[in-house]
Amino acid sequence: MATEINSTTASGMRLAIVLAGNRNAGKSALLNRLTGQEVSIVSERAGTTTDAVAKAFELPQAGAVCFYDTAGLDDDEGKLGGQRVCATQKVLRRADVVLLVIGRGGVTPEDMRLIAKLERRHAQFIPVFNFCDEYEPDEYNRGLLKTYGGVEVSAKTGAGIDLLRQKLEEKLKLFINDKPLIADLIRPGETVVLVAPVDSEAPKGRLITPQVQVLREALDANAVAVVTRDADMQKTLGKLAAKPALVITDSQAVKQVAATLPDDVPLTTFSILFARHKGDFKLQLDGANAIDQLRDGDKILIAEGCSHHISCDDIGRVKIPNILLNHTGKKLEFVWTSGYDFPQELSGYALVLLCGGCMLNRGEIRQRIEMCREAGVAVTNYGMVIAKGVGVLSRLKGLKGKI
Ligand SMILES: Nc1nc2c(ncn2[C@@H]2O[C@H](COP(=O)(O)OP(=O)(O)OP(=O)(O)O)[C@@H](O)[C@H]2O)c(=O)[nH]1
Ligand code: SF4
Ligand SMILES: [Mg+2]
Repeated sequence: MATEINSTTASGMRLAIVLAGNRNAGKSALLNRLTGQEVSIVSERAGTTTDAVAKAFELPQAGAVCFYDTAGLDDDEGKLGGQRVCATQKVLRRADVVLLVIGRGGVTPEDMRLIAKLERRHAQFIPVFNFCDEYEPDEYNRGLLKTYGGVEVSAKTGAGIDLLRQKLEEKLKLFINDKPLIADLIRPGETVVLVAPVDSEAPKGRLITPQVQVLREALDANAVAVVTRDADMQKTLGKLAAKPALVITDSQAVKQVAATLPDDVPLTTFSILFARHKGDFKLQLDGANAIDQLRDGDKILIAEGCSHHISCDDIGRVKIPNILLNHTGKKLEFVWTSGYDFPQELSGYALVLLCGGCMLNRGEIRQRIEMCREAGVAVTNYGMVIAKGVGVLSRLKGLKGKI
C-alpha cells in the first residue's frame, strides 16, 4: 500500500501518531474516521493492512502530525506474519502518541504486552475501545478503560470520536514547545549567528534541514538571524553593532569557531541543539563523557538517521570513528545502522552514537534513548562526540543552565 506524505512540513518535525492493535480491531476504519478521508483499506478480512500507511495531517491545535496505520500485532501467519509484526514494532518506536485500538473482544494479551512496554518507556498512549456500537466492555475491560484513561468509540458510527480527538490533542500538546531548539536561549531583538560551512559537502542550492529549522525558530522568537560561512565569521561578527546572543555552528567547524570566538559569546552546535530538543540531554552528555571509559574490543553502534546524506555519511563512517580511535587510543569495533533500522538488542554495545537525527522525529529519538537507558548502554550523539573529541564540549552553550 502506498505511503502518502503530502505536506511541506519535514517528516522529522511532525508529531507521529501510531494506530496499533490486533487485526480487525478497526485501526484502518479509525484512521479514516479521524482524518475524514479514505486513507486505508477497511475490510472484515483479518490482516488487510500489511505495510504501514502514513498520512500527513493538520490538527487544529497540535498542527502538523503524521498518522501511521499498522499491521496487526497478532499476525501469526507464518514467517511473513512475524515480519509484519516486526515492521509494526519498528513504526511504534517513532510514536509520540500511540492509539492502542482495542477490538470487539476487549483487551488482548498483545495489547497488554504493548501497554507494559509503553509504560516502561514512558511513552504516551490512549487505549481506544472501538466497536462501542456493538460491544459493551465487561468489568475487567471497564477497569482497564478507567486505569489507562481510555476512550470508547465507534469508527463505524463516529460515536466518541470528538472525545478521542480532544484527548489526542491534549497528549500532543505535551510535546509542543516543551523543548524548543533555541527559543529559550535567546530573547526578542537579540542576534544569533549561524555558521554554515559552504564546501564540497554542502548540498548545492540549499541550506540543510537543521539550519532551516533553527533559522525558522529564531525568526519565530523575534530574534535577528545572521547566516555566515565559517571562513567569514570574524568579518561578520565585526559588522554587528553588538555581540550576538548565541553563535551556532556546524559541528564540523566547531574547533575553528571555538578557537576564534571570544569566550564571552555563547557557542553551541546544531547537533547539540537537536540533542536537547529531541532527547534527554543529560543522558547524552553523560554518554559523551563515557567515551573516556571505553576499552579494547568495545563495540560501538553508529545509528545514522538516513543513508543518502553525503556529508553525514562521511561523518558517521569516517570522522566519528577516527575521533573515537584517536581520543581513546583503544581498538574499537564499529557497527552501523541506517534510517529507521535500529537493533532491538543493545546489550552487546558499549556505546550508541546517534546522528543529529534531523530526518527522524522526536518519538524515534526518544525511544532509542529510552532503549539505551533500559539496556544500561551509554548513548550520545555526533555533535557531542565531535565537541568532546576536539576538546570544546564544556565551552558549548546549553551545557550549563537552561537544560
Ligand atoms: N460495527 C463496527 N464495525 C467496525 C468498527 N470499526 C471497524 N469495523 C469493521 O471491522 C472490520 C475491520 O476493520 P479494519 O479497520 O479493517 O480493521 P484493522 O484493525 O485495520 O484490521 P487489519 O488491517 O486486518 O489489521 C471492518 O469490517 C470494519 O468495517 C466499529 O466501530 N463498529
Ligand atoms: S544522517 Fe542524521 S543528521 Fe545526517 S542528514 Fe541523515 S538524519 Fe540528518
Ligand atoms: Mg487495517
